Amino acid sequence: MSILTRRHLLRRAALSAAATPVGAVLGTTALATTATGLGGCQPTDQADDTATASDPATRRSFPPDFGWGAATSAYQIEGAAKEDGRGESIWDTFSHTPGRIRNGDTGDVAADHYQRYAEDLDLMRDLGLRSYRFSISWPRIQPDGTGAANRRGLDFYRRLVDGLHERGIAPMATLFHWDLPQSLQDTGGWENRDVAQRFADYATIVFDALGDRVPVWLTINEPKTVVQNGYLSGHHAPGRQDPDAAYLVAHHLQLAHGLAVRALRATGGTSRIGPAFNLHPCYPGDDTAAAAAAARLYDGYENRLYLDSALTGNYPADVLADLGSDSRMVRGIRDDDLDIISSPIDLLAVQYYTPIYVTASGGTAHRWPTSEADWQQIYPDGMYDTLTRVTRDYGPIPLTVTENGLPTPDVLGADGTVADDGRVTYLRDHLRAAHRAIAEGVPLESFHVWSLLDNFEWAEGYEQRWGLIYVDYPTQRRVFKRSAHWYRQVIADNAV
Ligand code: GCO
Repeated sequence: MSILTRRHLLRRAALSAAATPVGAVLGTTALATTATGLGGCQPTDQADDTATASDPATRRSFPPDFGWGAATSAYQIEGAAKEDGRGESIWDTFSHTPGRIRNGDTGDVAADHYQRYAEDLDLMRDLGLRSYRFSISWPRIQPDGTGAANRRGLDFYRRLVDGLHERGIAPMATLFHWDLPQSLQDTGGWENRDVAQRFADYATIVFDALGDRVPVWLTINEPKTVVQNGYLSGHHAPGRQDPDAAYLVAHHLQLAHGLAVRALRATGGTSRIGPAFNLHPCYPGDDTAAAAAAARLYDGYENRLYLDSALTGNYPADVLADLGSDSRMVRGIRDDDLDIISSPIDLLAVQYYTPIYVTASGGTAHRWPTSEADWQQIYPDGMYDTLTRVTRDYGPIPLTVTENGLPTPDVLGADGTVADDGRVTYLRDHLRAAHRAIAEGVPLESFHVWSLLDNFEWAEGYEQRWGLIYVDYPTQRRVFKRSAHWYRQVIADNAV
């Protein structure tokens, strides 16, 4: 388990101390190929910063009916932590633990979406959204994680889904975006295999209540982030630093995904379902064989662990070998588990934020400028590489991008505007990269910006602003940022 001691601290961790300046690592060598089967890294799109969707010379049209969307998650926006019988989640516990969240922030109020959802639905309509991805809070539905449904919690999501349909916006609901009921954590959380079955029970309640009104379900949001941040670095709930537990958790999250897929099929409904994986292209940090080998294994932990098990019914042999036969994960895999995990899915949700450059020693390096999130290197071609890689390696399964975005230092100006030009450039370049993948045959059907609104960015609290729409937290006033105006035009043009 050598790799476990030094890796997996990338996502949202303080990388600055560990990161090696890229120039020092990469020199001038272009990374023409990778050991991960990702294909070549194309030169970054040198797009003209002034171009808009309406410039016919540079405009790229998307397929008709492309699902232009935006995404949020329950704990990050809803607030109303004690409303209508909601139980506690591990994020309530974690955010109320001193020292865990920047500035001592919590999700108690967040963007107050639970109370203001009707106003937010109108903003989505004004934006022209065709798809809205949100998550359902498990502790609103089952306050203790088991047993009968809390009707008032379900009613909130019924109202939300109805409001989306009334405005012509397709709902896309994530069943689990990290807010595990605290009562289930008290029984061992995702280390306890039984929690996967509890998740399927919860999913069944939600499917029965909302059924075909939600045409697309996503099971587990970013299992990798739960593993890496919740159980390796410990800077997310439940705040553990236990590599051996981490990969048992990975297995149980994958199992929970498969059980939920089967639960949906058992309802006989017509909705589609799939997992939501954050995929990071892993490139060798130099042209040595050692860096190529290190990048290949890194890719196993970042991507193939989740993709292979869900799409091919196998865990990658190199990762299992690296974990070792005495690891809790390997010992925890039972007959039939991989059949459950690879239950046929209808689509795959991809979240792309950053590439990873892996050095010969298995560390990571930065090659591109970062956003305010120091783990995020801005590299639009990583979007292209990720989408084309999935299609090449796993076949033509329909894809949706369910998250892509960045935090920018947004300020509400005296004139009432928010000039987030960096977000416009970022989204335009990433959409162009996605467009290039579509043009080469990748079956990408929709794209969701992270995020609709500024919100609670986990361990970063409210300091980072990721939204298209600015939230003035003291008043809860919403203001379209420049990027929201730009995105509305992109949607209207169906082109970028
Ligand atoms: C995730 C989550 C979001 C984050 C976003 C920005 O991908 O981690 O789905 O909840 O807020 O990614 O970090």
